[in-house]
Amino acid sequence: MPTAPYALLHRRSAGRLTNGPASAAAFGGLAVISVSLVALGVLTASAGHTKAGAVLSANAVEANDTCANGFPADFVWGLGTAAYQIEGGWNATNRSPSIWDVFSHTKGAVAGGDTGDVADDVIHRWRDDIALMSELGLKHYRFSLSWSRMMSWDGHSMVPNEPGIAWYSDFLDGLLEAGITAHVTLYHWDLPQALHEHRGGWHTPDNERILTEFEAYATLAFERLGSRVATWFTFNEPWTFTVSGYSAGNHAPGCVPAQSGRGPCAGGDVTPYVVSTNVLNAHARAVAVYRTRFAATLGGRISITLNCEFARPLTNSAADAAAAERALQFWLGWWLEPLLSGDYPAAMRRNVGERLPSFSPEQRELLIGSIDLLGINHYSTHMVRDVADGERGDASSGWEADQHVVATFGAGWPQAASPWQRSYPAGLRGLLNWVAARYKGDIYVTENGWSCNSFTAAAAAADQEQLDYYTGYTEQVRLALVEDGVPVRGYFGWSLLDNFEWADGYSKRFGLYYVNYTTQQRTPKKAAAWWKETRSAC
Ligand code: PNW
Repeated sequence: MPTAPYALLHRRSAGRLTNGPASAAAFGGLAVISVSLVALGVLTASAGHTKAGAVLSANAVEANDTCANGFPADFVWGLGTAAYQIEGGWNATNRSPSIWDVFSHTKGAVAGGDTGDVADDVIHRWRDDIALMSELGLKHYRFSLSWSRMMSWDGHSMVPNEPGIAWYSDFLDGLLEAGITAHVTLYHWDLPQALHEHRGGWHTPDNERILTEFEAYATLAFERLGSRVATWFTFNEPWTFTVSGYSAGNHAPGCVPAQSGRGPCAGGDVTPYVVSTNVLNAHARAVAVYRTRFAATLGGRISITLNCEFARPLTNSAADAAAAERALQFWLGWWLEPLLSGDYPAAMRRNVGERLPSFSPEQRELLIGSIDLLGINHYSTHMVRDVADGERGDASSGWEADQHVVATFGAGWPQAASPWQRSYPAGLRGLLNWVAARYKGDIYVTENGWSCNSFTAAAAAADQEQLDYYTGYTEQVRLALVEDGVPVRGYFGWSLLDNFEWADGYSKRFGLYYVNYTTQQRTPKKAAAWWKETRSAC
């Protein structure tokens, strides 16, 4: 039987995916900043209270200017990374372990036994990497903070870790000096291990302790770094770390239904929904803090980045159309619907039943409208068919089974190195339209990129496939904007550098720059030149 693409992500069972229908089973307004305003920003930033948004938006170009690439002149073009994937410096700046340090050091957890101990060594090479961004003409950079670098465990709770805060502060100053606007994620999957072990982590029902810790962390980040940050994202892809970390168990902290001995948690049919409820409540609390205490003085915006692979019905049957819609509700609606209406989607209430927690009236109030814009990460599309009511699709339990669908790829879609990714550019346009029908604010594509089939510096420098992916997908973004009127305001490619690709270790490469992990040399891929010529330039 066909295997759902996301099942491959969970189980790393490459090669089992079937092909084709026959087998079926702070952005906006922050776009352009001049060097002089950046200099001003630096000066006021060190004084402590720059209005990040106001300063950055003061020189925005006219929105109706169109560039040679067909996008408005104020469209935001950026690249992204995440702390554990690039920083290295596992114990530099007095950093303490996160669940990813423990997981990657667990035998058999990551391909090749790879860890993020050194990664791209950005912790030491950051000045050179900012120079690299400048060389590319980059104006916007999205990265994440490591909670366990920003704070340390004192035996009771997390407390500020000054050397770590200083590192991020210097890095943000470096970006400002280079005229690069910062978009910062608080949580890109790296929970401090102490909070997982001693404070119930995300997996404990109604865990007020983790909400309090997250709120304190967010407050610290806003206070100490917020003057130089245009957009905050509370969480990156809660879907991925929830399903992979707390149901399938192939991401940290490795919770699986049958306790594996990897940590103090059990995954399964209930845990993913416990996790989602804690994470959504933590998001809402951090947004409330930003809005009440910081937004007016700092002028930035705050949101979340949600990922979703688009779902197309496999056949034109009504049942498959409903299945595709259900798949989108389970993947994206799971997170988006509570942020818009304060509750999980009806399709989830129906299929998950009493395993799906409720939000209290107070929690609903905090959740509703708790995004100033929406970040969408997207990589591929699935062809989805219905399975009869009561059946469990091709998974035996958990989130996958609860959807009552089977997902495959379309015939002939180019295969990326990662088994879960194939290229189908029109899926991004479809997804953006699906989102715009539900959410009326500004949308940013906060991740999109290709798992390259080039594995040497020379092959990477000539990688046409990655370039084809970028030209194809960005054209669909343009069509969504220009033809469909979707308010998509920016696009962030994933990623600036090849990096630690989670359970795949260094075996998968999404960078615009190829990284030699022995020498740490960075080599531009073909798409980097394209980016410089057509995205950096108007
Ligand atoms: C994202 N899927 O993960 C993450 O935000 C990045 O840290 C990661 O490096 C990048 O995309 C590439 O994997 C995803 O199966 C993993 O749909 C899997 C999926 C989507 C995103």
